[in-house]
Amino acid sequence: MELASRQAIVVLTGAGISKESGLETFRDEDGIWSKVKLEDVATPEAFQRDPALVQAFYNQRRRGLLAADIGPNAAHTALARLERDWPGPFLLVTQNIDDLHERAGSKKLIHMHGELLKALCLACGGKSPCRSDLGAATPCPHCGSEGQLRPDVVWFGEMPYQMERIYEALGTCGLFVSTGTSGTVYPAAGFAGEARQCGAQTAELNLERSGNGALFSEGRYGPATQIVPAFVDELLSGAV
Ligand code: BV8
Repeated sequence: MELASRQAIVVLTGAGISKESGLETFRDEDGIWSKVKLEDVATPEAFQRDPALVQAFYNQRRRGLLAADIGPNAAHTALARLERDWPGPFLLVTQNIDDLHERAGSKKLIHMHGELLKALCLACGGKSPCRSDLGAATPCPHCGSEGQLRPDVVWFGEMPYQMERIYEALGTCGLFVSTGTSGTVYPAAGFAGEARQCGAQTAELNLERSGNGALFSEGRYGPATQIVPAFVDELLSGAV
């Protein structure tokens, strides 16, 4: 895979890149959706129907993310190094709501499905940092309304964030890399096809070939902490 160093790179990540950091994926055998139904905790209707259940689901994941033994792994660090050292334009788009890319040093980053460590106020629309449990009495730091805060995450049926900026990057990149995602959830699952249509090369770096593996011109399979740093080394050494 030849890539001129002035060309743009777009990387998409999913839950698989955080697995070796100790965070659960969604659709692996022991994944989150094997323990709870997404219809009960990850849709606006679920929040309407049973806000306490939804808040408890995200409170538990937030506490897990903030546990002392959770941190970025070699794959997160390698992507931060690629952003720093790649001479051309770079953008990292993550479906993940954890902050492990930030902790690894990534800055040119879009959380298209939102962030677990942010809250969104239903009363004033204000966003605020959130590192503790949200509940029926939690006041909004902007408007003071109580019990109006929800996790600032994109649920099923809601529009992901910064889609225009993402499509613009997909339309002008020379290389699109997808890593740690099963390619099940749209519109993210359609990004490889978008990039390919605009002439980009495409690479999938995953534990196993995903459902839309056929969309990629290159596939590297294994644990992210091994295959992502190796791929970044190849890109930076110009060997790709
Ligand atoms: C929307 C946030 C429209 C909260 C999540 C066609 C077009 C458009 C929409 C749709 C469509 N068809 C269906 C839809 C609707 C829906 C959808 O895609 N449904 C699916 C189930 C079919 N999409 C939506 O609703 C989206 N919104 O389209 O809005 C719209 C238009 C106008 C106006 C309004 C709205 C919103 C989707 C976002 C939903 N929110 N999460 C939260 O996290 O709780 S989705 C959830 O799935 C997570 O964000 C997660 O990141 C995402 C994708 O999962 P993955 O990250 O891929 O994780 P998964 O477990 O599946 O896979 C892990 C992979 O890692 C595996 O391949 C595994 O092999 C690999 N792996 C494991 N270990 C390792 C590893 N790889 C490397 N190393 C390892 N060690």
